[in-house]
Amino acid sequence: MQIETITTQAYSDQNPGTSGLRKKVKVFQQAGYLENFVQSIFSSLEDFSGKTLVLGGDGRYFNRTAIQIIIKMAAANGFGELIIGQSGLLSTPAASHIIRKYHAFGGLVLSASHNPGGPDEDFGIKYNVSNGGPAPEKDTQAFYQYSQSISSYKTTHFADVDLDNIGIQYRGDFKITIIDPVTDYAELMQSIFDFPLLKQSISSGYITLLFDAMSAITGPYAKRILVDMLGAPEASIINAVPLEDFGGHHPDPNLAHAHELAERMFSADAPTFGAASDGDGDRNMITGSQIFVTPSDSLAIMAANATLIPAYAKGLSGVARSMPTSQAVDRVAAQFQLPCYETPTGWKFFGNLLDAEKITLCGEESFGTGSNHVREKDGLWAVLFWLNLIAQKRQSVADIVHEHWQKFGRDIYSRHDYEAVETPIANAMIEHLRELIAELPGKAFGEYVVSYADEFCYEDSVDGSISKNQGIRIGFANGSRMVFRLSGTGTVGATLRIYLERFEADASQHNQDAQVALADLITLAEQFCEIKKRTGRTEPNVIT
Ligand code: G16
Repeated sequence: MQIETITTQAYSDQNPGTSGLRKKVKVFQQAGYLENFVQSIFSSLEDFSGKTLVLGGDGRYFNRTAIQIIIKMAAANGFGELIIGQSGLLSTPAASHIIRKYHAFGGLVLSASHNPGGPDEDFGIKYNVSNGGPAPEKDTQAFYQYSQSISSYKTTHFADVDLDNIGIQYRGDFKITIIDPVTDYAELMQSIFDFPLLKQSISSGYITLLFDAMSAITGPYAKRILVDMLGAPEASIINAVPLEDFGGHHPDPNLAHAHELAERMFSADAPTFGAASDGDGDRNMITGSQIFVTPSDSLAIMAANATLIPAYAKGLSGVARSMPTSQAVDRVAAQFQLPCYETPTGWKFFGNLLDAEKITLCGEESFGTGSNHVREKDGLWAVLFWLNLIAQKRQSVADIVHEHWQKFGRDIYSRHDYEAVETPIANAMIEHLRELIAELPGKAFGEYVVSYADEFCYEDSVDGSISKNQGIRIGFANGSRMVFRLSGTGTVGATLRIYLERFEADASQHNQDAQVALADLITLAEQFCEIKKRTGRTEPNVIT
């Protein structure tokens, strides 16, 4: 194989965010842009000669082009084999599983997750390490450092690989294996959940379900598992065909973007259970007839009921949540005397805890939940977990949630997002909050007395690494809390996220609307960050 070294110019903006490098497609289409980042990854890694790399994406626009480029670069850089999902497709959790199952060196996942797709929209790329999880910060920083002084990349010439037919192809000694993207993942799900019980509950009509694949990657996975294996009617899956532009929608599983599902779940003839996943299949939204389950509550409910699921029947070793996620799971951990960890936003921070078997379940407010079965959050896994719970407990989603609140109290929770704020203004807002930290403790704002204010800094209990500046936290004497941070996944300007929570022990107050129950905290949060004064915005773009 003839290796070519191509001269290139460094780009200054290749610093990965919360989850890999995400930019507009047009940015990735600039000469050498994708190549530079891929070479920066390869050049920062060691000892992969002759080893296997997993490659696939969520099928968004530019996926196939990027895959052909990466195949040639992987060959030129010395990998021995590529395992690629048919048609270039792999959901993020499936990619994580395949890396682990086939003992690959690592994997490249091509996705911008829940961000929209198409020629004028977003693309992304993320490197996952041999445990199947996102590369830790020390690696992503090394990729960025390399990209800042890159002057050439390696590639080679050969005919484009046929991505659509399953089987093995060679280019010289370089082996390319095209696999079915669903089979390994479906087998893994079968090993975790009680499929005979699920099949019986679905075929008897006890569970009726609706899954919105949002024209993204989970369509084929949901079809195989929910329809072919568990017997749900085909019509149970909507937007089932993955499209390069997700049909022009945001493949973001929340009530605003999964509106077709939301309408059905709050209609008179709603199914028992409804769920949606995102562009790359790692997020989930859980609903039941007439009820939406917040991701924070979903994590807590899973933790409280985990022993009902075959794979977790022996109990959990511990649980973890990202810092802005509500403290609902902490209450479950306290009652079951389980270790509970608080990590920065980003799934990569759960990897060490999972590998060290300190935790079994983990989750985030951003519609992500997962377990030790892979090293990514997993949308369909969460769907199957809830279906298994409903089948086992013989209760509706609403009953499961209300019973949980009665036992543990309710952490009333909401997140307000202000998108596309000018970056200097957003940075100034965070700086202003930093300055407030010192003066807030002890001050009273109506019934809210500030008990602490700080900027979250995380020390990894496994490798001792330290991650600073992970969000401003303000906690109140009554247990309420607000958190401010800037998103690390947006592609336009900055997104300010304000996370709000208030604990309610009184069961007679549990059915309140979250926005109403949090109204005072919302006003206070807006006052603290001066959002109206600094941006002129009077309300958030998205409320979840
Ligand atoms: C990614 C990360 C998550 C994170 C989320 C939001 O999810 O994997 O850990 O919670 O982004 O991050 P931010 O608040 O920085 O935008 P995904 O589904 O986009 O890959």
